[in-house]
Amino acid sequence: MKKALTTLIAAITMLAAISNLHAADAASGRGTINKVDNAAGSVNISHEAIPAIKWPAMTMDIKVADRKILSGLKTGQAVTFGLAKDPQAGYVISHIEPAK
Ligand SMILES: [Cu+2]
Repeated sequence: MKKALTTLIAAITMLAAISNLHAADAASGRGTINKVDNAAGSVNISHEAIPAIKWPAMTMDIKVADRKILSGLKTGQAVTFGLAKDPQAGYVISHIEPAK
């Protein structure tokens, strides 16, 4: 019984670790939010270089995978974000968090 519980806890811990990896992300970046556009479903962001996809540092609009991602974001906020490749929209933000 105790062994089964230990195994279950180990499995849950592993799943949590896997979901934190955001395995579907093509790249991750750091930047500052200039504008949140709820209507367009995008953010204007000044981001650092993202070598994984050969992007230099720049200021640009990036669409989000889901508008829910935009809630709570503020102008001037420093953030880290993940990028996923969308067949139509190119790279889209899959998740975004306040920079630590
Ligand atoms: Cu860019």
